[in-house]
Amino acid sequence: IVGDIGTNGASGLEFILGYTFLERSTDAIRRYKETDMRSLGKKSSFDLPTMSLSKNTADSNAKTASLTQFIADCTPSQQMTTDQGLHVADTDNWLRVASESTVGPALLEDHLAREKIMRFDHERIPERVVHARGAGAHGYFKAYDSSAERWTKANVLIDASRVTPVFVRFSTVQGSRGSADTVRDVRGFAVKFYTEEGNWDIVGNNIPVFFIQDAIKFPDIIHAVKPEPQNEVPTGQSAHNNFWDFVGLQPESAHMIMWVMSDRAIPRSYRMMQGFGVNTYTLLNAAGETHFVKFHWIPELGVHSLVWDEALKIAGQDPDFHRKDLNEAIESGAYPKWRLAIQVIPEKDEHKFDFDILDATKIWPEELVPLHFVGEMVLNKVVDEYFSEVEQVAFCTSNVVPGIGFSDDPLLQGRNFSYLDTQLSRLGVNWQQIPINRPVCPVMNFQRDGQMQMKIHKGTVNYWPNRLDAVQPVAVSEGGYHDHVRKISGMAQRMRSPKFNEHYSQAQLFYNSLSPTEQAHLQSALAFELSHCEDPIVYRNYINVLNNIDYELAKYVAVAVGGDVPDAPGKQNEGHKSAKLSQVYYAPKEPTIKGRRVAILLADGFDKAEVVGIKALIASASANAFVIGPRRGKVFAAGEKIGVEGGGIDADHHFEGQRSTMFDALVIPSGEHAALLMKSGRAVHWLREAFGHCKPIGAVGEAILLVQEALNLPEVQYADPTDSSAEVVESYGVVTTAKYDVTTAIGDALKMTLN
Ligand code: HDD
Repeated sequence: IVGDIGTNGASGLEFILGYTFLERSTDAIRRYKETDMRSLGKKSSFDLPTMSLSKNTADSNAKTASLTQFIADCTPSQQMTTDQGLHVADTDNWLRVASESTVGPALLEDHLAREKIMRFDHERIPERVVHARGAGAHGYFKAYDSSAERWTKANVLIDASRVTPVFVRFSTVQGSRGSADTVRDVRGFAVKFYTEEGNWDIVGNNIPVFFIQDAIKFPDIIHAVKPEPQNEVPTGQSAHNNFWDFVGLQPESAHMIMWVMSDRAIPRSYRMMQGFGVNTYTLLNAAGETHFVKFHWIPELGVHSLVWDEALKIAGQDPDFHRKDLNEAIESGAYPKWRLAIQVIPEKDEHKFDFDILDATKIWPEELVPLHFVGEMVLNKVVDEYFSEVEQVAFCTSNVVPGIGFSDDPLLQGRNFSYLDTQLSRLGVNWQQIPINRPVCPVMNFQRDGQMQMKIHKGTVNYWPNRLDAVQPVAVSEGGYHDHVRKISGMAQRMRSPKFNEHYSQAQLFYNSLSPTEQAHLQSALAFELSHCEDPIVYRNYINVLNNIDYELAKYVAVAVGGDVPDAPGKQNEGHKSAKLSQVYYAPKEPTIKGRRVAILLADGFDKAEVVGIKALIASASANAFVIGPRRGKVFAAGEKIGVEGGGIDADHHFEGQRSTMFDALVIPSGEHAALLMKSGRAVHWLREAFGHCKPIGAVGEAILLVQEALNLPEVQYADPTDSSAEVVESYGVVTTAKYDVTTAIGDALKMTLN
């Protein structure tokens, strides 16, 4: 590892660690493992407007400030009381009948014990019927400019002087609250904007389409994907009979299935996912004109995924991987950031497309309807308490502000009923008054009473109109909500519009648009899932669905899972593509390792100056370095006496305590410690596993031999460890150099920090 090797202006370390995330050739990866690869591609020309935002606007965030009044700080100086404020002297012993020789029965009259147990017995509330497992964070949204006023009068989207507080909850869909983060699943991406005109929620996913077209099918798809009724199996998986049975019989899900079997469903991090409002909403401008709109979130860090083997292992090794990742990034100052973009269609053009723009199983291809970037969202504060914030936050698709409205999208119409309804059973009728759900603007109306009413409404009238003119409606011209005016006529019928009947063209479009690596992953995912279906009716039927998308895909899966190999395509794959559907397209313009986790593998006898330099470089690139050693605590450098106080470097974890799966890259400094590492089966496994998962590996000096031995792959080229004048050699993501130039590296680190 050297300082500046002049790649894209990035430092040597950014090159070593960053390029693999962005630029590693798919060919190189494929050569190592067909089925087990990280999806990567070329740097894209994706060019976006940028804006500067102050680093931390937490102070100016009206929502986080409003929450402070509810914070009960558990500090050592606090005195323990009952819920009624009575000081408690003993919280450990139930009141008992005791004599000198025996301690007899417990007394039910112990009001302190009864209160404590009663409160405990009722701690749980119903988990969300879907999206039960999640993580959340606070932040803010800021519009770039007023350019969207052509379409909307929503101030949150057009007033660049505003900082609108947001709360975001990410989630999986299928698993229960205690399930693992890294399972194959859709990810929820729900954003609550606390605007000055009221709360606005975009309750979206990391996939732009949905399984079904009509909300009345939601209970069916969810029953089918959730654990089966007879045995409550499986958890956190769609790989079972009932799911594939249902989607096989309901081919409107074909497009969504392609996305869910792609790498999108195993994200590396919540910070590296796109978000989509999915449904078609409307925008209303000051002139009263209506446009249809779709919302998109584009992550600053690009869209990245785990490989399946990593996802499976992490689900066991660290089921909270995504939760921790979100908090780690925010706490280390690598604030996750997304740009909000909209796609807009004038009301008059509703029927101009060969798909129905109100069908949630269809995207609006960006070649037809381009993105317009309206603003930026940054997450900069972790929650103080999970339950009161993440568990109690309640999103509703019906929460909109003036300038934003609904469409006749039949999924959205049903959602507008369902979210409001579900909050009643989870949180009760006064759920809006829970601190995390309260708007930051004033709330006043004649809705009253109900369980857990938190407000005391002062006044003599609780109805409208009233003789006092108390609490008056607000005219539309003064900011009152205005419903989109339209003429509706027709016969009440249970039906869908004709264009809703075409299910395969966009499934083909998505599949065709993936890179070869992404396609290989999708094929493996289907083969995995259908192998878990025991009923041949189920997998045979699904192969027929696949045969309507792509003949080769159907054949591959049929062979893998033992189904009937089709002898002709069902529907012809039309071969259409859209560049913006592959996640490779979203690689950031400049390589970055912001918020990435880098392991430095050590044993006693490493080069200390090198390790200090490497750590500084990693930190200066806003990434997190972790020293992994034979034991947690002190590991001693070359020339240091083992066990002597004052020496050594602190290892954050030992080889068994964490595995390579938890890190994005691996660096092994020079020194005689390499010989010790070579003797450790686990250290060698670290290297092999990291290489198998296509992670960058850096090795200096003596560590080159270790890597060479551990990988034992003739294709990989290494620097000559004995030739200190030799350059850096990169081959298959393994970066080796004979000597680490400490001066340059630290100089570079400083430069980067100062910049
Ligand atoms: Fe939903 C939760 C996203 C269709 C009914 N949904 C929920 C959450 C997200 C989504 C992100 C979790 C919110 C949170 O973090 O609290 N749902 C979607 C998307 C859909 C979608 C993108 C398709 C466009 N959902 C959908 C339909 C229905 C529901 C069609 C019902 C007819 N969804 C619910 C729900 C949940 C929910 C049962 C469970 C917990 C909650 O609402 O608050 O009402």
